[in-house]
Amino acid sequence: MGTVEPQVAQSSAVQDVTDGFHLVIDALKLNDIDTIFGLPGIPITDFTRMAQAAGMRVISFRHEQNAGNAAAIAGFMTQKPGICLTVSAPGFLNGLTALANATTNCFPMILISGSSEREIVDLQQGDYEEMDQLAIAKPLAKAAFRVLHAEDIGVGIARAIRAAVSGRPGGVYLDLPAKLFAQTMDAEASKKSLIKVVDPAPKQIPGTDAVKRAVDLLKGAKKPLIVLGKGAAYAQADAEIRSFIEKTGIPYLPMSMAKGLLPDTHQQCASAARSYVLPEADVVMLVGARLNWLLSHGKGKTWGGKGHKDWGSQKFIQIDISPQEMDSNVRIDAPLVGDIGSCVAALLAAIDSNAGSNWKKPERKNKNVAKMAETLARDPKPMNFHSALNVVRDIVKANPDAILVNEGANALDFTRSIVDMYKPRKRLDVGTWGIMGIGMGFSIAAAVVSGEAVIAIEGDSAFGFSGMEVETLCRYNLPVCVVVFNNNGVYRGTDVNPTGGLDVAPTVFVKGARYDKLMEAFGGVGVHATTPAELRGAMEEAIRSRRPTLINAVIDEAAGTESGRITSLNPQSARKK
Ligand code: ADP
Ligand code: TPW
Repeated sequence: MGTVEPQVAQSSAVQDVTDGFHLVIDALKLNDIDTIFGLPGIPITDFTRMAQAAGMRVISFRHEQNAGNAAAIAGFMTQKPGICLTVSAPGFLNGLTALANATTNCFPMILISGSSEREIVDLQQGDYEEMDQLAIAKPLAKAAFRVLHAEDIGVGIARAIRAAVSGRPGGVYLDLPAKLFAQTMDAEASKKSLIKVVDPAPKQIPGTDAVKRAVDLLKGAKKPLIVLGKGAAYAQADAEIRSFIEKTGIPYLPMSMAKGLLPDTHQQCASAARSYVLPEADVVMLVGARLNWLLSHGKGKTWGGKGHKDWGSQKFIQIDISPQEMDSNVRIDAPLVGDIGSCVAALLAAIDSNAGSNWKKPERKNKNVAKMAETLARDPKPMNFHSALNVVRDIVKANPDAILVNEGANALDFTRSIVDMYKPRKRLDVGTWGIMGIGMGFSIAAAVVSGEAVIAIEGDSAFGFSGMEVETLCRYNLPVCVVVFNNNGVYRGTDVNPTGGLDVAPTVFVKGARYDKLMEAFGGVGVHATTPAELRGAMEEAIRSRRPTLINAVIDEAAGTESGRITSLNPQSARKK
């Protein structure tokens, strides 16, 4: 099968006829979608050219998973669905991990994949890149649609947009068979068939009884606590959330991607006293945060329960747009279903000030901060995570508008706890699944969407999942500074093969690898840094120059622990070794 030529080309009736290619572009543009993240090939190569010709930004990647991750995080940052465009079967499958991850994290994105001839796919007659993509996407997406006729493109795009951003946001799959792109349609009629989606994510106002229930609980609380999740960051209700927290004086705990919603240095931020406030609190208000594994399912010792499955004694208020989220792990005493902006505004109108004043100043917080300052000030040779992150912490403080992308195990956990964030939606990371591979996709989208400088703090293993996209960084000349924390392996570089055989241990990489040279290969700036001073100089220069930069930061290969902070999730056999 050759490249599909749009039938409209060179036609004398060019004014009167349009085609599937242009209808998809027009439908996206009509809905203010101006950027596509993708990878060309049959049947979408011409589509990418035409989209660019029509003034859209088309960012081409080296692997669809990275394009998909870019689309997903663009959705998180903008509240508009990020678009990922792929070819059929293998390209679609490569994008699917990102789609599933978007759904899991409640990021709005639309994966648009070209597909083969329906008749041949359905009879399994062996078409080029044959696959029943719609069926495969369904369980991993919030919704999945296929458009067979040009006159349905408007409806198809409208349904995909609404499904992605309304209610709980998520990933949507849109299947566009090759034949659809080539179909022609009368231009006048085609215009009428397009839909500009009105109010794609309608406000959801909470019930007054539900608001009262929550307010009563808060009023009776002695030690209330607020947990901010990435849903709160997504909602862009920054001013209302800050007012509510400051008016009530209630301490708050930001989940990873909610860091910076209020500055981490805020006096009500309880991050440094997490293990104290969770079991001590008597009323906990969750704002766009699920009680999943990241919050120990709301039970167990973390929450003051006796055993690992026992509930603590606190009562929960949960603000979430998804009613089904309530009671998913423990009892929710005051469910507040609605969008976060509306819910927090309703609470703000009904609550008195100083609800949080019964907390004794947690001494532990000050102790923990002092201990950390001491650790950060040390200068061990080689560098460890702390001495390197001390530099990153200063650079982020000096550049609060920069976006921090972060993945790895130790590189993730230490960065999250050491590097303070100052503004909302500036920290993008591995999210609900703890997925490796988001690094370069997120960085590229963050730079493209915001125009701000991006700092990607990457474990050396984590970086490898999307490393080839440094070419993409260079191609689009994006202001991204990638810092690879190179400790020679997954978690650490010290494991040995117990058999004494020639193969290295499964967690070990080539020692002393020079990731900086990868960036140099494409014309970017590569730096080999072995001291905090070298790291600092290179990061400052990267931010100043806005040139794509990769700093190979050499970290002690013995630093770090297995799986970072979640080592206990590794299954341990009772069998004696
Ligand atoms: P974290 O990992 O930071 O704890 P989660 O991803 O577990 O956060 O939770 C995010 C929650 O936010 C989801 O349950 C989702 O339904 C909810 N959410 C997303 N957007 C909104 C919104 N605009 N209003 C209310 N809830 C929202
Ligand atoms: C898609 C499992 C979790 S963390 C990690 C892996 C492979 C890499 C840790 O090493 P790194 O960081 O990046 O060098 P550091 O600082 O500890 O040295 N595949 C996927 N996702 C996950 N989470 C894994 C594997 C994993």
